[in-house]
Amino acid sequence: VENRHPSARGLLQELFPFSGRSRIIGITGSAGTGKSTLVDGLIEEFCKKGCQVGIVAVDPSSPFSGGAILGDRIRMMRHSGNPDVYIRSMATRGHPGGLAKSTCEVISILEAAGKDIILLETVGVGQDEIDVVRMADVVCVILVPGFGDEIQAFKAGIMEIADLFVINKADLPETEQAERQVRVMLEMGEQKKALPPILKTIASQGKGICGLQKEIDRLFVRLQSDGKETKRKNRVSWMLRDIIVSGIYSSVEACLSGKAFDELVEQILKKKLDPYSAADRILKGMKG
Ligand SMILES: Nc1nc2c(ncn2[C@@H]2O[C@H](COP(=O)(O)OP(=O)(O)OP(=O)(O)O)[C@@H](O)[C@H]2O)c(=O)[nH]1
Ligand SMILES: [Mg+2]
Repeated sequence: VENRHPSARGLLQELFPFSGRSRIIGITGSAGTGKSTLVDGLIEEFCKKGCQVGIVAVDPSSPFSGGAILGDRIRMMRHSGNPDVYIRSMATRGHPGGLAKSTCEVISILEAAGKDIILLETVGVGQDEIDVVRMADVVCVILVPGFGDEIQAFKAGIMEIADLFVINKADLPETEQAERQVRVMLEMGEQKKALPPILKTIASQGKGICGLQKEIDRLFVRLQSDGKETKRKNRVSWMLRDIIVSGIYSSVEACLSGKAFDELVEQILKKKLDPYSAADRILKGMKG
């Protein structure tokens, strides 16, 4: 599926009836905030309850991504022999705009494979990643003490989609201050819903993970009565939109190079044609 193999589409169509069964939990935050360490702890908590757990770690298309994937692998290594756990790291380089679609597809496969819980780790850096984590039923935003300036850089969007805030690395100084900052920020914002809970964890020591898991469970109980359908509907519309955009993108891509395209470029260079008419010609050809 990730390699866009021609057989993938048929398989996904067959799998579709089995999707929509899992609880999808988004874990997002800046690089190095301890997301993978937290996910590792959550895997353990959910396994203790007898759940089948799938993990999708989406890696941003940064030139440094190799390291992060390796980090995710190492952090969760101890679970790799557990048949109830499946971990997939996805590099996103080279798939412009298709990130939401690929992630959705990988999630569908894990749902069909019977995973009760799917943990979706993303680095909350850009719009693409925000779109991805939007697919989760419950979104946890991970912050660390001393994030002060960073909060400005943090996309407003990601704050809005948070159902739960975690201040990880609570062993570091300024933890209380960080908690206050988040609270102030939330109270200042326009709130349509209840203020999301703020939890503190020390993921590297396994502290607060059990409480986090319980809070996530509570959010799911609330979601059952309020908002689950909206979340599912959003997910389906994102997916449909992304399938269409990817389709358009691949058909457009073919027209953006090749002999006919080069000839048009030559004509524009020679001022025999203006770029707008040239574009019209290509677009007309595509519609046909
Ligand atoms: N002091 C302290 N360090 C922690 C804590 N949790 C994680 N770390 C450390 O923070 C570093 C980054 O942890 P990761 O779990 O890889 O963070 P991440 O957010 O998944 O990183 P990326 O996937 O690269 O964005 C590691 O060296 C962890 O050991 C914590 O509670 N306290
Ligand atoms: Mg990680």
